[in-house]
Amino acid sequence: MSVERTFSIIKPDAVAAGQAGEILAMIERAGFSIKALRMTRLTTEAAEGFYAVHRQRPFFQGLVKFMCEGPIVVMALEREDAINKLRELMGATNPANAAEGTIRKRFATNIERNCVHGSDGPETAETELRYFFSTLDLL
Ligand code: FUP
Repeated sequence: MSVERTFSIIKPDAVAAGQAGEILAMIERAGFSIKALRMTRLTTEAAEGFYAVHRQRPFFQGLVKFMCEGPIVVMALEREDAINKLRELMGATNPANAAEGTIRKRFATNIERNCVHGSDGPETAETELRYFFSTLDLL
């Protein structure tokens, strides 16, 4: 498995709770290098665009509202097998099912307020990186 990159978000719940630093430390300790990083805040339109694949799902409006609640931290991360390794480190979407030692087990409140996002495949990773970062950011 070669070096690949993935996209991650520290969501508004974790930023507001002052957990961004510890989540970043967990990500770095897991062997990721941070290639780009920015704090930003989503508009409703930007959150709807980012989660467009979930538009028909019952939780869509709640998810969009939550993601606009406050600042987020967006990141480009790199390591070998980055997409799978980040998803392992994040833990299950629902923290009730997340394994010990994962970010969601430690910090998530519930399936919606689950503190981190990580891309779920190579194509999604590239699309999501491009949603937030420019070519120059990602060199
Ligand atoms: P994940 O890839 O683990 O972030 O999970 P999904 O892509 O399945 O879902 C994206 C986001 O939708 C989750 F992070 C939280 C939200 N969600 C809900 O709020 N309720 C649900 O039942 C499922 C997902």
